[in-house]
Amino acid sequence: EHTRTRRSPRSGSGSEQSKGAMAPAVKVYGWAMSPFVARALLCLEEAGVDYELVPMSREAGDHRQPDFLARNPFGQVPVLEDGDLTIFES
Ligand SMILES: N[C@@H](CCC(=O)N[C@@H](CS)C(=O)NCC(=O)O)C(=O)O
Repeated sequence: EHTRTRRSPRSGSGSEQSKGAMAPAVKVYGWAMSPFVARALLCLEEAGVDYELVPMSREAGDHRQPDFLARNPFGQVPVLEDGDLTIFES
């Protein structure tokens, strides 16, 4: 229920429509209550980037799991993925 996607206002072409069911290339891992995550999302919103928030639970320790530590060895959110590019430190 915390997953949110946004389609860029610049993505209205026919070829984009045919990809309508595809997940956005840009993924942000984290919990939206974090100000670090929020500012990353704010920048993406402002830039009109099509992105997906991949919800994680701090309480459940999702950020301490091996799959997340492979994305950010510091175990902190947000992590942004754009294809093969992985960025942390907001
Ligand atoms: N320097 C990092 C800080 C990120 C950060 O502190 N994230 C918090 C968000 S609440 C976090 O993941 N805390 C979990 C922890 O450190 O265990 C950035 O700018 O992105």
